[in-house]
Amino acid sequence: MSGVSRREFLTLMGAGALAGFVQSCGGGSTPAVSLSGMMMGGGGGGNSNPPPGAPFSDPPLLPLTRSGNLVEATITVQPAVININGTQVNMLTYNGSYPNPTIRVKSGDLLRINFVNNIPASIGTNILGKDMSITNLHTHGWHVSPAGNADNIFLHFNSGDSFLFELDLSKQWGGMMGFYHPHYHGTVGEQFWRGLAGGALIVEDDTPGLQNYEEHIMILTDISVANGEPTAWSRQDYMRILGDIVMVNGQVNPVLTIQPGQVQRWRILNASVYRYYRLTLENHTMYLVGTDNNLLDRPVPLTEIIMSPGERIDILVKADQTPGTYRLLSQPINGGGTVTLLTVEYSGAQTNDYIPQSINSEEARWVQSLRQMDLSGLRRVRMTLNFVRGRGAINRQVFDFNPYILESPVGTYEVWTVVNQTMMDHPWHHHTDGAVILSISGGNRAYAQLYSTINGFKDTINVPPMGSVTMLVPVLDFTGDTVFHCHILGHEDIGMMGIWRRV
Ligand SMILES: [Cu+2]
Repeated sequence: MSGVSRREFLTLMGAGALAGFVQSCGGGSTPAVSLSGMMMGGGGGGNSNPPPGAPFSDPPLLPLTRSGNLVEATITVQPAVININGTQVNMLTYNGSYPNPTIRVKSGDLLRINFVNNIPASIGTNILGKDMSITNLHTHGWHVSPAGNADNIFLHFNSGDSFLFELDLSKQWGGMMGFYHPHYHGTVGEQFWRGLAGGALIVEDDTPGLQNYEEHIMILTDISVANGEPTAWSRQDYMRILGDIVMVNGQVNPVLTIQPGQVQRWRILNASVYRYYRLTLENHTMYLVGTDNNLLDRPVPLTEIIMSPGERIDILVKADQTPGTYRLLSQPINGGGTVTLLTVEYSGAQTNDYIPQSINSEEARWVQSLRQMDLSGLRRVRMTLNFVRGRGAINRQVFDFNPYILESPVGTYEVWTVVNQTMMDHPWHHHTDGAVILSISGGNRAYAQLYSTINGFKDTINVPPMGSVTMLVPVLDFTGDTVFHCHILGHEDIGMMGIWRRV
């Protein structure tokens, strides 16, 4: 977990460059809102409304060997040549696949992952001086131990190393989608950008009700390519980076067919480094049935859903309009213009699926009870998100130099308020547990209203510019050190991360 030393960093950046780092990319005193509308395309490129592409396909499933509750798999981090919008690109992948493969398991499973790092050492260092061939593995969203050989992001593996991870899912409930991705500090954003953006971690539903719908996974990423490679990062890219090419499962505007009258279940992940999405489906209502961490008690009809990096949604969509084609769009937000993500095409025989009135979700009932909890006796924690001399910080402490450490006794609940003292949005993410969002001040009102009222846990929540989020965090089990950080991964790489010590 060693970061760039202060001396190394000063050498790399130059003292004069530090002051310019933030100011030049809108993170300091420049209002982030001025970015909106500046770029009409995907963000520097021209694929804002590409023609319908190839048929939609889900990410591949990772092959698993199952023996009772013991599930074994191999994940190899390796380079591969991937076709991105018609261009052959040298990417980093899990098992040669982009999009990254889906791991589908059940509550109560013991998942053993034989993890192999085959990133060649020749890949070299990035401008932070970090070795890009070093990587590790984080199981974002899973309620598993952060210690030992489980979801331990302080481990790291050199080129050629292998390791056996063991993830005990006996405390992880079903019906949620997490995602796995690298978490070696200083390289995370660029490893995402180069192709390790994340594979879905599906824990199958415990209860019937949503299982019978045709289901699709949609991983949203963006990238810019030059000379057959993902573009190398400049200093500014750590602050803000929008790819020219926006993709769903590695495809540009794929065509997904739906039968007239059919209901489909879509599980969507924002695996982009910086890009926000403001999703609308032309002429259709989207019914939210699940958040980052659990299924809700009932579907929530929405015409628009904002997703910051790291967030997931579980939605139902019913083909109840005149047969035709309809676009899943991202509307302008945080510097990204209108982008066509996917085309839905009505096709096949008429059917008549229905949106359920309610969902039998034990976890939603738990969230509901937590919303009624007396909070007066609970410990209150205030944390601020800052930029300090061009580096990211929590409580003005830069992770690399003197990380902010929050010590939380296990067996309690805490109320955290995260205050954003910058002019940019920052998606807050903490490991190991989800949180009940109590209130959000600032930013988009519909987003604040939605997540501060529904019965869904969140492990990633957007903290608006100069705004704040207050959340109830259960810290009921699992000791060990883990982290919280901004999920704009460039911000995390330059220090917007702290240590969460569960004792
Ligand atoms: Cu951030």
